[in-house]
Amino acid sequence: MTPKLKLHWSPRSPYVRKVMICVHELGLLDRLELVRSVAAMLKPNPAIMADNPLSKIPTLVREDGLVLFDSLVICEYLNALADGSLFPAAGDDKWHALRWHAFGNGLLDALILWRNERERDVPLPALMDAFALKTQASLVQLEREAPALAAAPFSIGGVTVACALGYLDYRFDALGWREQAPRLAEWHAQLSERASLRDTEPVDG
Ligand SMILES: N[C@@H](CCC(=O)N[C@@H](CS)C(=O)NCC(=O)O)C(=O)O
Repeated sequence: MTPKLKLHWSPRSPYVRKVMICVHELGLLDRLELVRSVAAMLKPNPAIMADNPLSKIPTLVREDGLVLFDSLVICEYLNALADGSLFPAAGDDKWHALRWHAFGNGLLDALILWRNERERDVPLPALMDAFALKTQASLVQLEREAPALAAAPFSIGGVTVACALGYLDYRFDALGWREQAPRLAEWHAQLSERASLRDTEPVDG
């Protein structure tokens, strides 16, 4: 039996979702062993730390023991393994894809910190306002870019923006982002018809 790639995994993490969308798109699901791992900023997990001292998910352990993180590195590795096309090799497609990746991941970073702050007994108002402002501004900008997103080839860029929007649905439902960004919502709805996105929607568990 071929040894498997071990992935520290959770059905809630948007960064893990990004990796899992790539796994589905690249047809690599049977190469993976998914290990349910709880990663919380305030509670480093020794089981993850045995592989990744940063105690973050996703973390991928290759058959030969090499440990890969973070999510972008894992996605690029998997894309190379399957000779996929999720990372455009050159030209403007490449820069758009990497920029949208950075945009989506940066938005996710802000949303995760926002949620952590929201959960505190006494959230810092200035921090809450700053996260809200960045999120609103990101939605305005992504709404402007919706036609370009729709015209671009399917790539890690669109996948990551979609994961950030999916996380808004999951943890920030009350924000009602679709009303603020209708063209972006249409793009997201179309992309979400792909099996890779449908099968990886965040769930508690
Ligand atoms: N930049 C990392 C972010 C990963 C990340 O922050 N994952 C969260 C789970 S959604 C985590 O592991 N949090 C635990 C911690 O920060 O200690 C990536 O893209 O993989």
